[in-house]
Amino acid sequence: MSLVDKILKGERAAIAKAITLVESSRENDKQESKELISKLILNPGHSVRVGFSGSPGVGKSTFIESFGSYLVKKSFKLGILAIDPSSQLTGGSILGDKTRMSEISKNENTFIRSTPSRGSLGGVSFGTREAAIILDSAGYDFIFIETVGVGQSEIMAANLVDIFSLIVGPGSGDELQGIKKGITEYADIFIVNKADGDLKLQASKTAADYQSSLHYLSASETSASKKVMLVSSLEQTGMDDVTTTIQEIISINKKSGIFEKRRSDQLAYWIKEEVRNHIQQKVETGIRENDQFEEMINSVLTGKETMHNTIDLILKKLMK
Ligand SMILES: Nc1nc2c(ncn2[C@@H]2O[C@H](COP(=O)(O)OP(=O)(O)O)[C@@H](O)[C@H]2O)c(=O)[nH]1
Ligand SMILES: [Mg+2]
Repeated sequence: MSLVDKILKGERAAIAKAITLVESSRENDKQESKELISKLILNPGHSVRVGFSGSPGVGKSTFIESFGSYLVKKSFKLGILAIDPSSQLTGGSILGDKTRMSEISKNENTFIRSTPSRGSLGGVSFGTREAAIILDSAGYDFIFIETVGVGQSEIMAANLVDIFSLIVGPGSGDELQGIKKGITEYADIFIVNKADGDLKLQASKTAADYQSSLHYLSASETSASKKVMLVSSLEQTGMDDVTTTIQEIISINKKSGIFEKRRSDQLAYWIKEEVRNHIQQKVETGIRENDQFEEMINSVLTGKETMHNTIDLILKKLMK
């Protein structure tokens, strides 16, 4: 049986192999990966992709495990593409997230891939998008994508999912500042986590603060109205609310055409993003491999040539 057929049958080993393939930077693998993806997109599944963003420590991984096990108990098939931020610091993979995710990783109906965030900001990349395509073809109901909420990676992650959520902790005033800037554009739902024990009261207050901030923001043409939810990942409370809200937003967006519009906007985004990526790589190789450039730069340093002329000259050479 071909790899494609095995994926369509939902075989875990085949899914794992395919994700490794799309993440690989080897030329041979890239070719094989292109062929694989072009076949898989002809067999789309029905999955809903949900992004989880938020500052380190707010509880993204814990929430994903908790919410994930809640969904799995309700017989949903769940794929998780998580980032492993520890490897950014150490360069190696540390068990951290994997141990915590271990409970659901043993379940037949979940597939978890933890990718080091090293390399691309926040761990999201073109490969993440293709991994989601694989899981979709393999018949998963939900695909969760975890990212660290920083600038560019947040935009990339938002462009990978049907619902983008921001997880915050109790009393996160800084995040509320952010709400007025970029995040509101991208986040469909706000999940206030850690509503338990001593933090419960503060979490409720934070949720109320978000709720009142959202009053000033109307729904955009690419999203239904934004929602605030209160959960405890540790005590697994509020999960029913999150499930219903996600299902409602998806249903509203499908009816209004927003769902399809977002997916086509995202396709356009990734095409441009990948073209930009390739050009950048070519330019960098060009600069690295051309030893004339050093000389030309030197002529600016020694006052023989102006900076602007030299930039023009280098550009002309590179464009060839
Ligand atoms: N009290 C409480 N602590 C939580 C909850 N969820 C996560 N945490 C704690 O917050 C810390 C960071 O969690 P983690 O999932 O690694 O955060 P991430 O960096 O956003 O992925 C850990 O010590 C968790 O035990 C929760 O619902 N309640
Ligand atoms: Mg985490």
